[in-house]
Amino acid sequence: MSAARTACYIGIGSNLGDARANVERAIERLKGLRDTSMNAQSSLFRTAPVDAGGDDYINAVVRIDTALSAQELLQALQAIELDFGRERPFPNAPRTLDLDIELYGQQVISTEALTVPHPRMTQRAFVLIPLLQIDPLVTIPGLGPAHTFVPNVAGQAIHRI
Ligand code: PH2
Ligand code: MG
Ligand code: MG
Repeated sequence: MSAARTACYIGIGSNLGDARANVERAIERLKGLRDTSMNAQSSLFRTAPVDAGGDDYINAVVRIDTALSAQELLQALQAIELDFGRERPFPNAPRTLDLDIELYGQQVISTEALTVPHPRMTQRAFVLIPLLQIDPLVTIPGLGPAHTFVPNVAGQAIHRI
């Protein structure tokens, strides 16, 4: 018997090293997660740093169906970040790879380690635009349809590549 799977959206970002290659390789790693399948991936986008310095980012969002718990998924994502040489010298420092759980089904999760929906996802074009590209009708638990937040992020530079 296989456990029920939950549809999750993962935000992917890089602005250190070969950012585009990092994001492409990260998507391949996510496809290999145990008990998980990937069923949608956005385009790659070049985005201006938001509340951060450094080079432009490459961002994307993928949708997975996973039997992993949210905590197991978080640990798996952090292990991939470490494999990519992720360091955390200061908050929002340039990074080789950032993997964030944006949505975990329609669950609201608030623990020391994890807050889902991602608390800033409605304020960030680099999450909303790729998310809506793959799922225009997706809803954010507690907040409603994601597309209603697009006007909030209209000033943020984002270009599909
Ligand atoms: N991630 C951040 C902070 N700022 N800006 C862009 N454009 N893309 C990101 O992925 C990003 C950011 C913190 O995780
Ligand atoms: Mg992040
Ligand atoms: Mg992160």
